[in-house]
Amino acid sequence: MLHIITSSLFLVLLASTNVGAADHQHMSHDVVQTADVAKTMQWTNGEVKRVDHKKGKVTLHHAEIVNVMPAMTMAYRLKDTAMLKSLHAGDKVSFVLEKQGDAYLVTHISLVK
Ligand SMILES: [Cu+2]
Repeated sequence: MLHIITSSLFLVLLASTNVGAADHQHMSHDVVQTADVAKTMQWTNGEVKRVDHKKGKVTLHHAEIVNVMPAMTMAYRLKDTAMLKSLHAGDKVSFVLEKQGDAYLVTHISLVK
């Protein structure tokens, strides 16, 4: 049920942001990140834009992640690259990020129906 609610919220957000925006340079991540965000298992809705099997990365267009980053399109490394197999461009997903050094890692990702 929570997913249904957050999905419709996400669609509203999507409609109001520039879906076609190119990958950005992130300026704001380190500035706004807080210590224990990773431990809260904060699920965020997004859409898969690109799956890069060579680099083990998925590019996601996602909603704002409160206290982490604004809505954006960005490539993320996955904790387990086996997760890439079930992802395809256009898939609606929900995912969890974890900060690892300077980068954010996708630790959980699941398809949203
Ligand atoms: Cu970003």
